[in-house]
Amino acid sequence: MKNKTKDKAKDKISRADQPGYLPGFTPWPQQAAAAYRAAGYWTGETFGAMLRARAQQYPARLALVCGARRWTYAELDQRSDRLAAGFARIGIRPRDRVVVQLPNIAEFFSVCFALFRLGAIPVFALPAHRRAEVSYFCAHTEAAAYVIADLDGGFDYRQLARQVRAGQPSLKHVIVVGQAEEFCALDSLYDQPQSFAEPRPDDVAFVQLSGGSTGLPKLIPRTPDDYLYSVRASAEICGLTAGSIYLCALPVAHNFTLSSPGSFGALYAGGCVVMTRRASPDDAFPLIETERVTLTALVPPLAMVWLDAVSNRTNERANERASGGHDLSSLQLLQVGGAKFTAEVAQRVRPVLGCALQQVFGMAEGLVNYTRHDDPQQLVVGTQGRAISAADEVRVVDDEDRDVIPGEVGHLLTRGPYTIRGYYKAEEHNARAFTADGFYRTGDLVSQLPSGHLVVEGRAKDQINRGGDKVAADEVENHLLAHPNVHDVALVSMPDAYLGERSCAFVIPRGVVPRAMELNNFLRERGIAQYKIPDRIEFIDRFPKTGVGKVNKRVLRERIAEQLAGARNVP
Ligand code: AMP
Ligand code: DBH
Repeated sequence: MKNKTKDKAKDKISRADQPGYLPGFTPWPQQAAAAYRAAGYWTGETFGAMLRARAQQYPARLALVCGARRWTYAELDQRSDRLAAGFARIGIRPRDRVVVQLPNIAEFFSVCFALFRLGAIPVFALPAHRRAEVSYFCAHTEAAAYVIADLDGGFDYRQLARQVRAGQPSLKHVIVVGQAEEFCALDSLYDQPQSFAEPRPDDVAFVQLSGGSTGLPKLIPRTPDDYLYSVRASAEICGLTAGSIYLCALPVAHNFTLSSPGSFGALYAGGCVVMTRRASPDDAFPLIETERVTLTALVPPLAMVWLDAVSNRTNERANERASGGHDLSSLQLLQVGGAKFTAEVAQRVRPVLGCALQQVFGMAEGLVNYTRHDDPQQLVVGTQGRAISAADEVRVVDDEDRDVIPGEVGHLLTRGPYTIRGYYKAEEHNARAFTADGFYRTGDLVSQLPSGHLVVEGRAKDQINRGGDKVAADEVENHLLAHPNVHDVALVSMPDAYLGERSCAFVIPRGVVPRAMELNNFLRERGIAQYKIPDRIEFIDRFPKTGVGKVNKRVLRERIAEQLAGARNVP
C-alpha cells in the first residue's frame, strides 16, 4: 500500500514537475534526449552563446536593419549584454517569465537575447492580442514583467498595459520601447554588462503560442536544444548563408517568422534581418529593392496581394520584373505557409515574382515541413512539403490511431527532436493532445506521398484558420455565451477567396434578438484580438445535431457555404 502511494507520487513528478526543469514543462524522456544528443541534433548550444559566437565571427557584419537603424552583430551582442544587466538590476531573475509583445522592430532581438542571457523566459504575445489574451498569458505564467512598444498601428499599448497590470499581482514591471509615461523605459536599462550563468540548454528558454482549438491559447515551451536544431536544419534546407538577407514581414514572434528559418535562421547563418512593420507591397517592395532582400515568408493572403501588385504593374509593361519602379530581382525565395496555399495561386509565384516558391507547413509545437529547392514543380505547387528531419516521426492515422493505408487521408501525429512533449502547465489538456507514447496530435488531416511530402487535406480540430491567424472556436464561443441575449452559439468557418476561411457564428438568441454589431462590440469590450471577432453572425432557432447529440458543425459549415454561393449566383 505504502509503495503504491510512493509510486503514484513518483508518477506525478515524472509527468509534471521534473527536478531541475522549469515547473510545468514536460521534458523529453531521457532516452529520447540521449538519442537526439548522440545523433548530433541537440548540441547544447544556447541562444546567448549562438549570438556571442556570431558576434565574434562577424563583428562588423550587419545583423539588423530597422528603419534608419543598422545594427552590426557586435552592436546587437553588446545591447543584449547591457540590457541583461539592466533587467537584472530591476529584479528580473533567471527563470522569471516576461511577456514580450513587440511589433517588428530591432528591439525585439535585443530584448530577447538579453532575457536569454539572463536566463529569463520570454513569453511571446502577438501585437494583435488584447486584454483578455495578455492577461491570461501573464496570469498563467505568473509573469514578472511585460515588454511593449508605446504605439504601433495607431494602438497605444501603454493603455493595454494599464488594464493588464490592474489585475496581475505578479507583474512588477512594464517596460516600454519609446515613450514610457509612468512605466519603465527600455532605454533606461542599458547598464554595464555583467556575466550570467549559462542557462541549461535542455530547459525552457521561451514560450511560444499555439492558435489552439480549445479554451484559451496553449503555451508552448521551447528549449535551446530543440529550437536551435530546427533553426539550424531549416537554415540549411533553405540554403541560408552569411549573404542571406531576410525580410521579416509577418509578426516577428510568430514561429514561422522566427524559426522557419526566419530571423533566427538568418542570424544563425550570419546573414541580415530587415524589419518591416507592415507587409504590404507599399512597405515591403522598397525595402526589398534598397536592402537587396533575398528571401521572405508570407501567409497565403499576403502572397496573393504581392502577386496582384506585381501582375497589375507588369501587365502594363510586359515582361519587366519591376513593380511600381521597385526592382525585386534580389528576391530568390518566397516562402508561403501558415494556411493552405492553393496550387492555383502557388503556380503564379515563379512567373510573376521571378523567384522560387517554398511551401511551409509548420506549427509552433514543433514539426515543420518544407518543399525542397530540387523538388519537381508539381510537388512545390501541389504539396505542403516534407519534414525537416530524418528523426521526425510522422504518422497518418484513422480515428482509432491505426495507420491508414499509405496515401489515404488521416490525422497527422508527430514526434521528434523539436516537437514538444507537452504544453506548459496543461496536464489535463496534454493527456488529450498527446498520445501515451508522446506523439503530438496536430489536429490536421493530411495525406502523405511516397516521397514523404504531405498534403494538408483539412482539419479535425475545432479551429478556423483565417489566412494564418488561428481562431479557436471554443474560445470565441465562451466569450459570446457571456452575453445575456445569447442562449447558445457555434462558431464555424466559411469559405473566403482571400483569407481561405473566415468565421461565422451561429447564435441561438435568448429573449430579444441582439444585433450582430452589438455582439461584436461586446466581444471587443471583453478585450479579444480583432481577428477573433466573427466575420458574420447568423441567428438560428436550434442547432443540427450529430447522432450522439453534439452540435453538427459540418452541417452549419455547409449551410453557410451554400448560402454564400447562392448569394454570389444571384444576378
Ligand atoms: P499553431 O499550432 O498555432 O502554430 O498552428 C499550426 C497550424 O497551422 C497547423 O497545425 C496547421 O493547421 C496550420 N498550418 C500551418 N502551415 C500550414 C500550411 N502550409 N498549410 C495548411 N495549414 C497550415
Ligand atoms: O502556422 C504556423 O504555426 C507555422 C507555419 C509555418 C509555423 O509555426 C512554422 C512555419 O514554423
